[in-house]
This record gives sequence, structure tokens and C-alpha cells, in this order.
Amino acid sequence: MSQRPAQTTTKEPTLKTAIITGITGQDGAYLAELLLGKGYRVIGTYRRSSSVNFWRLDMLGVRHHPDLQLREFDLTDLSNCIRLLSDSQPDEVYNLAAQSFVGVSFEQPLTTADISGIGVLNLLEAIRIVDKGIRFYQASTSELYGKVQQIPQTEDTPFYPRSPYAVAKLFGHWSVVNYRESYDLFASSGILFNHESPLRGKEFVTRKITDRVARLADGDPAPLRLGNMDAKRDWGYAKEYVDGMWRMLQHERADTFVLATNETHSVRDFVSWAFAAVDKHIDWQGSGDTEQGRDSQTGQLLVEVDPAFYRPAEVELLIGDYRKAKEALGWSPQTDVAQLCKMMVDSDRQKIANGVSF
Ligand code: NDP
Ligand code: GDR
Repeated sequence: MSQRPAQTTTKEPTLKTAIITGITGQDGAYLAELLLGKGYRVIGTYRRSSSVNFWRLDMLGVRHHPDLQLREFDLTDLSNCIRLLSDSQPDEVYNLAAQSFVGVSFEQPLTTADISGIGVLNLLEAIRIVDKGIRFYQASTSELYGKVQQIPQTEDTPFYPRSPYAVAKLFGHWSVVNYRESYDLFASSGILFNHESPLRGKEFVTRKITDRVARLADGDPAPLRLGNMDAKRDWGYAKEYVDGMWRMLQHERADTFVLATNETHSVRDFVSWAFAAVDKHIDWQGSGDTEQGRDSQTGQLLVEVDPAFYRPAEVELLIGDYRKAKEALGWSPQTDVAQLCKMMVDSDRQKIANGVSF
């Protein structure tokens, strides 16, 4: 491994340098908070765009941390990947950057393949060229399992991706395994099941729900419009999952690990919990495209199905078995999903009270 630059800081001595690609996203922000708290020097990458997107780092109060450096970067450019690694000389690279919205991947399959698939290979090649001692984490996903082959899903369950996003992530996942086996890189893949938080993007179903429920409670009457409410997910708390990522790179050898809660619930369940958090209870009526949810006391329309949100192919049921991570890494989930849902509703109500829209 190449020599690391000596670090100085006014607080704790810096132990290691980590790169986080995708620091503007949900997981990137929580991981930055975690690593800075451990004394790391963190280099977080963001994309050049017309509007700055640092609200999550601001919410966590880490944007101006003295050991955090923000750097422009695009994963789809190999030369950019090589420069990022050779300039920063990291000990660890966490590749969280992706086009991560499954719905959009059906509309933008090539962009998704480029970022979420080839982008992984760009970083692996950059590591092979710059410094084979760098430890690499790849953000793999339970979407790899797709059409149900076996439940609960483990590291050994066969994959059957059901979206351009999942196909791209499959390429990334197997590239990590291949580089580990071919070049002896310390490259680990975390197959993470859905994880949510107040920092979740509003395009994802949990935050879309909690945001609309908070607005309904604030007097805005527009109902929540959703696609497939029968889909079942294994939802955990994002802040706990980034700790699992870090543990994977501290482990004695690179490997593949599932992080999950081993519980599954439908989108409809999540809707009911969110309304319960503002003391509203739902009467469900109809089915399929005509299903509606009404306030059990006033009859107000609160939820309706909009087939525009259906996907061309759906992942119906995810439930993960995290025993390997528990045994090897000492990791296990702590937050119950209904508790998590309430935390998100409360946070969205607070954002409305503060007049902020992210
Ligand atoms: P987000 O969508 O919140 O964040 C994705 C990040 O990727 C953003 O910072 C985005 O930057 C960045 N990005 C997108 N394209 C590029 C590019 N071409 N070059 C550099 N950066 C880019 O995702 P999450 O934080 O929720 O997830 C983190 C990772 O984990 C993703 O790879 C996701 O696919 C994966 N994952 C997530 C799960 C979850 O439940 N959250 C579960 C399993 C896997 P910008 O702000 O500029 O758009
Ligand atoms: P997912 O998350 O596709 O699992 O990917 P998302 O929250 O988008 O969807 C979960 C389920 O809810 C159904 N659904 C809707 N989804 C959205 N977004 N909007 C709706 O209106 C709606 N109605 C119903 C979906 O059909 C789906 O079944 C997330 C992302 O974070 C990925 O990057 C990550 O890899 C996986 O989780 C694990």
C-alpha cells in the first residue's frame, strides 16, 4: 500500500482516510457522520449540478466539519476515478453513488447501467491501477433477488433481477466478487435490504407516505396516491445500516453480507402506521386499481391507487436473513419499523413547522 499523508486536526487524531461516493444521498450523509465521529478524514463526492444538494449534511451538522472535504466527481468517468484515488490516497472507499430509484431505471436504463453498473467497474479498475491495498465497499441491494426464489433471502439465494436498476447492480456485485477472486482486492459487497430515515428521498415510498401524511395533518387535503400497496419490504433504519458497512471493511477478510431485519410488511401496513402517528385510522375499501383508504371517523379520502405508479415488473416480497452479519460482524438491527415510521412522520411535521421543503 502507498504511504498515507500525515493528518493533523484540532480534535481527535485522524486514524484513516475514507472516500464516500454519493455523500449527498441518505446513506452517504449518515456514513460521513459515523466516520467523522470515529476520527476519519472523509472525502465525500458530489456531482456538479445547478443546485447544491447538501441538505442532509446540514441536517446532521457535519457539512463544515474540519475533517470533511467535499469534492466534485462523476463515477462514469474512469479518469476521474483514478484521479480521485491517487489524489486522496484513501484507506477505504465506500461506493454509495448510484442512480438508485428503481422506478426511474425503467425510463433511463442506459444511464442507470452506466452509473450503477459500469461505475462500479470504474472504481475497481482505479483501485487496481492506483493502490491494490485500498479496502472497497460496494452498495449492493436486495433488489438482486427480484422474483421470489426462496425466503428468507440469504447470501446464497439465487438472484433474479426485475428492473434495469437491479440488472446494473447485479453487474456491480459480480464485478466485486470477480475482482476479489482475480486480483485479491479487499472488495466487499453489502446486500442491503431497504433502509429508511428522515433523510430518505421523497421519491421512495416510505418518505412519500410520511411527507404526505404530515401535510394532510397540516390541513393540505390532497390524498396520498400510490401504486402497488401489496408489495412487501424488509425495512430497517439507515443509520444502523451504515454501521454495518463500516464493520464489513474492518473485518479480517472481504466477503458478501446481507443486512436486513428479518421482518416483512406491506406498503399498506406502512401507510396505516403513518396515519396512526397523526391519530388517523383508515377504513380500506375496494381492491386493485379502485382501492381507497378513508378516514374511519370523517370519511375523508386519504389514500387512493394510481396505476401510473405501477412498475413494468415488480419485486413482490423481500425478507432478509442477516445471521451471517450478526455472527461475523456483531451487527444486528435495533429499530422497529413502526417506530421508524413514526420517527419519519414526526420529522416531516417538524420540517413543515420550520417551513423547509426537503
Ligand atoms: P441516494 O439516491 O439517496 O443517493 C445516491 C447518491 O449517488 C447521491 O449522492 C447521488 O448524487 C450519487 N450519484 C448518482 N449518480 C452519480 C454519478 N454519476 N457520479 C457520482 N455520484 C452519483 O441513495 P441511498 O443513499 O439511499 O443509497 C446509497 C446506495 O445504496 C445506492 O447505491 C443505492 O443503490 C444502494 N442501496 C440503497 C438501499 C436503500 O434502501 N437506501 C438499499 C440497498 C442498496 P446526486 O445528489 O448528485 O444525485
Ligand atoms: P424499492 O423502493 O423499489 O424497494 O428500492 P421504493 O420505496 O421506491 O418502492 C418500494 C415498493 O413500494 C411500491 N410502491 C411505490 N414506490 C414508490 N417509489 N412510489 C409509489 O408511489 C409507490 N407505490 C407503491 C413499489 O412498487 C415497491 O414495490 C429501494 C431503493 O432504495 C433501491 O435503491 C434499493 O436498492 C432498494 O430499496 C433495496
